[in-house]
Amino acid sequence: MRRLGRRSLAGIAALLGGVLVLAEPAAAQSVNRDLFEGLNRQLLYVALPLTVFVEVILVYAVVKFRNNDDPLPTSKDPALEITWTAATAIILLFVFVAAFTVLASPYMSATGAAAATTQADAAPDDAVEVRVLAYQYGWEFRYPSANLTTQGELVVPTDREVYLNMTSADVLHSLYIPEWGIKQDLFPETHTYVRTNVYEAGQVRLYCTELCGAGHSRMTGNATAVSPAVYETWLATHAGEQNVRTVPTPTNTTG
Ligand SMILES: [Cu+2]
Repeated sequence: MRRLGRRSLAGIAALLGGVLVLAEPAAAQSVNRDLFEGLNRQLLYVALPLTVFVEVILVYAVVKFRNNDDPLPTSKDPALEITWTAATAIILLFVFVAAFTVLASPYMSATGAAAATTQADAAPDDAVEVRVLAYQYGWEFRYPSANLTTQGELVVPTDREVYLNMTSADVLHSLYIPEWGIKQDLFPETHTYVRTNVYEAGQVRLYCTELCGAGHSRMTGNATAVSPAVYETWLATHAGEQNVRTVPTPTNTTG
């Protein structure tokens, strides 16, 4: 029985080791991704010691009282009850504050932007604006500063505030760029916004993640982040053109 207890503890230790390895932070590609990965880690660091605490008590109780055929109920202990109620409240308060801080960030929640009466109110002055129009079945990206459009090709400069001003031509769609930590619904006749800042040059996939009809699975595209200089050159080269097909090749700065 001693051995069983030790084995259980070894199992728990191995499990936690595995979780810690999985939680090892990789360099996030955007501020949005950074925010929710940071929250995930914070919550994990609170959850891990709690898990160990509960499991150790459980194993201890199983081993210690294994031959007790006539257990007695726990006697009244107000101090103990107050302690566990207060401890739980403090932990839940921490989860609330940590999650709320991230959710309230303008990068994570469109609420602040949508509440503004005009796009100009919501976007920082120096932000790069891209207008996004989702339709059955594709994405049109308009770069108003150069009056150019692409189909399914989102191009943004790195290390700049980027503002996506989005709407739908027909039904509900949702823009999903997993590597950049972006997911936001688009609605007809109203605008939703995404704010981001992409750290790393590179090309990733984008998807529609709101089932929008028979062609939903075809509603994919590319999201390309390039250096501001390359971005400006691309805009200047194609200024005034519609449905531009060539997008700049990102030179990945981090290799
Ligand atoms: Cu769609």
